[in-house]
Amino acid sequence: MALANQATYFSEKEQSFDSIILYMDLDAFFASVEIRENPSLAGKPLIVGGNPKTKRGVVSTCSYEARKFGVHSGMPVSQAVKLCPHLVMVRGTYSLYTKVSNNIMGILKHYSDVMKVAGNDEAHLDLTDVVSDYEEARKLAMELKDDVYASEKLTCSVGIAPNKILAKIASETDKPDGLVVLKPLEISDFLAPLDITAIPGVGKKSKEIFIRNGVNTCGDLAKLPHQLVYQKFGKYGLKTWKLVNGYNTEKTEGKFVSRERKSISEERTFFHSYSNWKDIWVSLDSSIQTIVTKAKEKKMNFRTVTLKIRFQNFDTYTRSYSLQCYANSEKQVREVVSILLEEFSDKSPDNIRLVGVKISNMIKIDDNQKTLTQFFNKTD
Ligand code: TTP
Ligand code: MG
Repeated sequence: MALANQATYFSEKEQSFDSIILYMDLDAFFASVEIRENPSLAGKPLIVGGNPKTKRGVVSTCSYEARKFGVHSGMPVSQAVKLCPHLVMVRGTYSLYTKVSNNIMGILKHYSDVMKVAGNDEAHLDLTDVVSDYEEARKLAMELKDDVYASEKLTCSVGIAPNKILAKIASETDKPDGLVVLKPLEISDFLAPLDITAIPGVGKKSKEIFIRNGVNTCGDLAKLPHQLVYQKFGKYGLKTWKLVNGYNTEKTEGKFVSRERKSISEERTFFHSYSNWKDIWVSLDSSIQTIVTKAKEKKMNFRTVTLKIRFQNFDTYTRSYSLQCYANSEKQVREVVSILLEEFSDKSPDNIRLVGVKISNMIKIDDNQKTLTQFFNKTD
């Protein structure tokens, strides 16, 4: 349906874009840092995460060479090795990643006062008051990319668009080392050929529902009458429809501000050194129950689960896994913790001094609101 015919259904604000947003995401972050530190790894299919000796645990990330074999973040290491037998594994240098991340966020701050750190290797910058048009934004992005490379010898991919979600989508279409500028009038044509999963929040389950209804690409969804979209996919389906038709689905008034990232965590120390895996799990289970209950009380869903483990010699490890969709159950956390814990299965539980669990990357769900994912889960 032509955009003009829909216009009466949506407010002026939804059709107007008055911001220029830049999104930056580092390429294969942990793997790129490892390659920088040890150039002999360059060009090899590399994974970071898990235990190289036991081939257990979960892939934190992998080089683009490993991705060609189908390996990806969150995959069990055992499966990754099956897909790519000559895979090179490194455990990861997590303190270094934090240092690099802080340094890069410090560089980005120089480009705009209005910045939102979205993860360890990603951030949004509001350039609305910094540049006068998209061409100037492109030049600024090229400078930013050069700056990041000069400082940390790492490449990043950048998207520039009239809102945060579109800037992120744009950046993901030209990885690694990309720069994509998406202007307001180009949005629907740009999105049309992209797979529907290019929209953040549309994961495997939602995709299945879309495919069952004949929607493979963003363009397929855009063409459907909006009433049918609402009927079949609910409120968030309609929001996605607006996005792929070039409407502004984000609030435009005011500039976004750096928000403190919300998380809920609990950790417990063992003051004796005779614990076994059963004790460890009793402690983890109890922490999981506490944090998920708190999240439910706050009406928050989450995407990232982090396991923290400290040994008697004070060696401390944190391992994170981001789910494809927002979650809200103890079961989901337990499953992730269980796979993250596998990395340490060759260690003696006697030596564990502390275990903790954190959930982060949270969004508020109000009573009347369902995420697209929840909607699909219910209809499945
Ligand atoms: P991403 O930006 O999602 O991935 P990436 O930078 O490795 O690759 P891409 O080029 O596609 O952006 O995540 C940033 C880092 O966060 C990643 O290098 C490792 C870590 N991470 C985890 O530890 N667990 C996870 O589940 C994911 C998705 C990422
Ligand atoms: Mg990245």
